[in-house]
Amino acid sequence: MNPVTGTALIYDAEMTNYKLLWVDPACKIEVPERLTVSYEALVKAGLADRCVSVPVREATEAEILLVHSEEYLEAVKKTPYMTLEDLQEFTLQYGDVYFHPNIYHCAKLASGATLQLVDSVMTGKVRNGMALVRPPGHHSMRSAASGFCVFNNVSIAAKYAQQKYGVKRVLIVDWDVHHGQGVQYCFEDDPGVLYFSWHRFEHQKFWPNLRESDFDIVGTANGAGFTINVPLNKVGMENSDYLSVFLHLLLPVAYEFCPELVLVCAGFDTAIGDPEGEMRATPDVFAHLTHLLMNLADGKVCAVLEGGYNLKSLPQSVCETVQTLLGDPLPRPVNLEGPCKSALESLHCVRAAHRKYWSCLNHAGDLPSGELSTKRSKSAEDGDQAEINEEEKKTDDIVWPDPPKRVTPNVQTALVVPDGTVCPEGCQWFCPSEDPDPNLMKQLRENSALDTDDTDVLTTLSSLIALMDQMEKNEIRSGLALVHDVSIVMNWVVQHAATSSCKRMLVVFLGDDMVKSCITQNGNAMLVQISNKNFDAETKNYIPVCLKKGCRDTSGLMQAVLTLLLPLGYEYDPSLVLLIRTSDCGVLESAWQQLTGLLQGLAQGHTLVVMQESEHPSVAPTVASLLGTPAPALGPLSAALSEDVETVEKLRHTLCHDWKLLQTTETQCGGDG
Ligand code: FKS
Ligand code: ZN
Repeated sequence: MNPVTGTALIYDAEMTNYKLLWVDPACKIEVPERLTVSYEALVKAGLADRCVSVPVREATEAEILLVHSEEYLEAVKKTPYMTLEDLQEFTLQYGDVYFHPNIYHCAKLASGATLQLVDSVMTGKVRNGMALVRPPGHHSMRSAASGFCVFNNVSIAAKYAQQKYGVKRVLIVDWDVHHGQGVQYCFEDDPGVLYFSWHRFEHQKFWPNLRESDFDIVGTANGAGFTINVPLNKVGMENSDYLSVFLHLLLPVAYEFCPELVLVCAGFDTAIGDPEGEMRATPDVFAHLTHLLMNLADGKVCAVLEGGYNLKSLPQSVCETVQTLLGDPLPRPVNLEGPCKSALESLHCVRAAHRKYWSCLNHAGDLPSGELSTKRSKSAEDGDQAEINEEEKKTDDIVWPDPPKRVTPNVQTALVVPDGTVCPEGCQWFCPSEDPDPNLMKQLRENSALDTDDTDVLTTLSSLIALMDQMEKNEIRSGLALVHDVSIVMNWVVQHAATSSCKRMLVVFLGDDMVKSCITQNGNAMLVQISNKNFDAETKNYIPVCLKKGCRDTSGLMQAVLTLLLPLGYEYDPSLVLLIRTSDCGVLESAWQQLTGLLQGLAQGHTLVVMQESEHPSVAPTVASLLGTPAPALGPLSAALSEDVETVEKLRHTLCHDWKLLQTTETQCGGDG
C-alpha cells in the first residue's frame, strides 16, 4: 500500500467578511487582514499551489451541538438579525469577544473548515493539512463565547473524529499563547483526548486569569493526567523555551499516549512581535514544532489557526508551518542557548505534577516543597515586572530577520549500495559528479586499517565522501549506504569530516562496537553511541549511552532519543548527521524509522545513513523515513526499564553544564558548576 501523501489547505475569503463595528481596545487586534495576509503569503511563497485545496463548508447544527448547548446555539443564531445596539449588548455578557451580523455564518464555516480538514486526513485523501479560519475557537465554551471565539472549532473536530471515525486517542496541541480553557473544559474528564497547552500566565495576571490554567490542574476523573498546562510566567520566551517544553514534556508524553490523530490549536501569538503574547520566538521555530509532531499518529496532523496578531510574524509563521507539513527540509534551528529560569521552573512543576500519570515522567523530581508552585517566586518576579511595565511595551518596533529560504535540493535521497540492491521509489543511485580525487584514493589506499586490495571498499569510501560534499553544498538532501563494515566506514567518514568542508557532524551510532577512537577532543564531530556496553566517556564529544538491552527496548530508546539525543542535536546544530547501525544492534524497525524521521529536523535533513550490507530489507523503510514518510506508530509505550531511565537522567545531569537544552530544572546543574 502506498503511503498517504499531500497537504490540505482549507481557506475561504468569506471568513474575512466580519469585523469589529465599535470601539473596544480588547478586540481591536482581531482583524480580517490576519487571514488575508496569511493566505497571500502562502500564495506568494508558492506553498498554496503545492497544497490540495479543499473547500470549506458550514458545520451542521448537530456538529456544533457536539460541544455547545442548544441555548447557546439558538442565541448565536439570532445575531445575524440584530441591530448594532443589540449586538453590542449581546456581546457584553461574554469576555473579550465581539459579534457582527456575519460572524455566525463565519463561525459555522470555521468549524466546518476544520471538519473538512479532519475528513480529508482521516479518509486518507491527504496526509496532513492546515485550516486558515476566523473566528478562532479554543476559548469558546459550551454556552459562552470568549476571546474572539464563537464555536470551538478544534473541540468540535475532536468529538467528530471520535464519533465518525472511532478515533480512540486524540492529541490536541495548543501552541497559541493563550490558554484554550474551552478545550480544557470540554475534555477534562476524557482520557481519549490529551490536551496540552502552554500559555502566558504571569501567575494568573494574564487573560483569561483563570486558576484552572495552572500546572496543577491535570484533568478530572478518568481524565486525570490528560490535561497538561504549562503556565508561562514571564514574557519574552524564546525558541529554547518552547523547544525544551516539547522535548522534555510534550513529546515523551505524546509517544507514551500514542495518538491516532493530532489536532493543533495553531495560534501564532507565541511568535516574536505579537502585541498580545510579547514572546520572542522566531517564526522558524514553528517549523520545528510542526516537524516534531509529524511522526505521531502516522503523520495525521491537522493545524487549525487560532490567534496571531502581528501581521508580519503571523504570515511568516503560517508559511513555516505549511512548508513543514509539505515536507520541505527544516531551517537550521537558531537561538538555542537554553531555556530561561522561569521556563525551567514551569517545566519542572508540570513534570512533577504529571509524574504519577506518565511513566516517562516518573523520575521527574518532586514539586518544590512548602508553598507549591510557580507562585513561590511571585514576589521576586513582581520587581522585574514593574520594570517591564515602566518601559512602554511596543511590540511593533521589534525587528527580526526574515526566515531563511528553505531550499529543497534536486536530489532527495542518494544511494550508495551494492549492485543488485533494489532502489526504492523516490531515491536514486548516487553518481559522483566528479571522478574520485586521486589524492583521496591514495590516502585511502595507504591506510593500513583497510584491506588495500579491496577496490570495492575504496570506491564506496570515495563515493561517500563525494556524497557528503554534495550534501554540504545542499545539492543532495540525504543519503544511504550499505557497506561491508560500518565501523571502518564510520572511522573514515569522521576522519574525512575533520579535513573537509563539513562544519559539525553529529554521529549517531547504534551498536556495541568500540568506535570512540575516531572522535578526538578537537575534531568537528560529536558521537552519541547507544549500546549495552559500558564505554567510558573520555572526551567531551563522545557520549556513550548504555541501555540495559541496548536498542532493543523501544521505551528506553525513545526516552534517550527525545530527552538526550534530540536536545543535544538541536543545541549542537550539526551541518551533517551520520546515522549508523550495526546489524546486531537490535533496534525495532519502527523505532529506527522514528529516530530517522525525528533526526530530519537537524542539519536541514542532511542525514547520511550507513548500514551493514546484509540489511538490504531495511533500505526501503529507511529511505521512506528520510523522504519524510511518517514513521509507523510505536503503540502506546510501556515504562522504560528503571536502570535505563537512571542512565539517561544521569547523563542529562552531567552533560547539562555544557548543553543547556538538557536542563529540566533550575538547579539540576548545581548552579555553581
Ligand atoms: C487585549 C486583551 C485581549 C483577549 C485575548 C483573546 C485571545 C484569542 C486567541 C485566539 F486564538 F482565540 F484567537 N484579550 N490586550 O488568540 O487566543
Ligand atoms: Zn491567542
